[in-house]
Amino acid sequence: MSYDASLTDIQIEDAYQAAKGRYAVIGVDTEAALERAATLPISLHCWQGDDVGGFETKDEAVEGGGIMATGNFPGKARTADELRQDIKQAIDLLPGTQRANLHAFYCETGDDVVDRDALEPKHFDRWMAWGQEHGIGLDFNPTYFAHPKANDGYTLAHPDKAIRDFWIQHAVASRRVAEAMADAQAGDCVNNHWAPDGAKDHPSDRLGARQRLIESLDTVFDASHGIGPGCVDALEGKLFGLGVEDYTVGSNDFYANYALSRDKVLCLDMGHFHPTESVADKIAAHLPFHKKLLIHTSRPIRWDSDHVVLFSDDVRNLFLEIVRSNALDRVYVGLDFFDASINRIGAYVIGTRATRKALLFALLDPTARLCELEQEGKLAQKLGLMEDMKTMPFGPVWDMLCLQSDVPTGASWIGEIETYEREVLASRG
Ligand code: RNT
Ligand code: ZN
Repeated sequence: MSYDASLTDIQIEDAYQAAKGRYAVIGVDTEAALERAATLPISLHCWQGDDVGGFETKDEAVEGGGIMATGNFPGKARTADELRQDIKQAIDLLPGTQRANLHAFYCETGDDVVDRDALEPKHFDRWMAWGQEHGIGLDFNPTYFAHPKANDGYTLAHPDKAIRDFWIQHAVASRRVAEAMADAQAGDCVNNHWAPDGAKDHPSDRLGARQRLIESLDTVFDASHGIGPGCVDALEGKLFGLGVEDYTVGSNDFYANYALSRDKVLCLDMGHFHPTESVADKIAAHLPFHKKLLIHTSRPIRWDSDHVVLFSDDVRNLFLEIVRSNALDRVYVGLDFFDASINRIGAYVIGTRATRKALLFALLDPTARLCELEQEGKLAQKLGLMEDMKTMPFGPVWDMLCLQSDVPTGASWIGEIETYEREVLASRG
């Protein structure tokens, strides 16, 4: 079956020209929006491709960390080569600029068992060569979970100094890897720290672990390591995780303060707040204080479930806030979801296209006009125009972005992942 009416380039162009005219009436320049929407990099999280498993050479399998991919759709990447192939396939179906976001446990150490505190840039040589070959920038993350020394539920905030030191060494090692990636790609590599530390039930001492986390992080970021500015460290807070329902040491408040006081980037993950909180509203609350923000687009359903991102109100509103605050050059955008129950390349394509759609949608906002109406006290007019934007001919502008990027328009990418599923994924055991 076919998933999309196959439109000719001329039909796409005609529909776009009509849409362009309608946006122009309210002062929106679709050409400028298309140009800007293509250039903002979106970093594809490598962990959607293998259900957050990693490729460490190790003797025993370890899980945990309060996150979990559910589902058993066949064809998950079993090796780094397969994962690179899958991510490349996804990127080939995506308009605009994409990056790839690696976790430390996607290292390649051959037959050697290399523990996390001993990782070196050379263990990511093949990823870096791949990035260079395809012009894909890399981002990085230390992996503070799925490890025997994380089994107590504490890492950088562990009461045992020896365990803290191990994770501090890992964090420093990760910064060196990120620095090497930045050098190789002659541009920043965002190194995002998320640690699962926390407690299942009421701790009697909430402050102690937070003080230990501060101390550990200050050691990790100490200037004496001599790590260059290409490694851009970010810190991601969280509300709760599986098995750490009551208390997360690195909560959102904690990291907002830590990042601000240490001049680090604050990461906001859309799944890491109370379900009724608006992550979009946080943008303009943090921007006056923080130089930059890292966004993880995700989709929580009832809890931090990390469903595939869709073109939802939440994601649109988030990008609207970024655009209305004129802050596109102050955000890094990464994806964070992991669904093992559907074709994983499909998951990448749906989630990344949804994120870029939200960006383009936001760039088509008649912000100047809305602000004028608001200042004049014409609030019904403002609300009415906002509402009308939702049914403007956005689809043709999106199609034009895909056409300009030479990737499938509409839903026609679905056929391509079906072919890939048949020809590549089906042969994986
Ligand atoms: C976990 C955080 C974190 C992870 C990845 C694997 O809740 O969102 O970003 O998903 O680091
Ligand atoms: Zn995240």
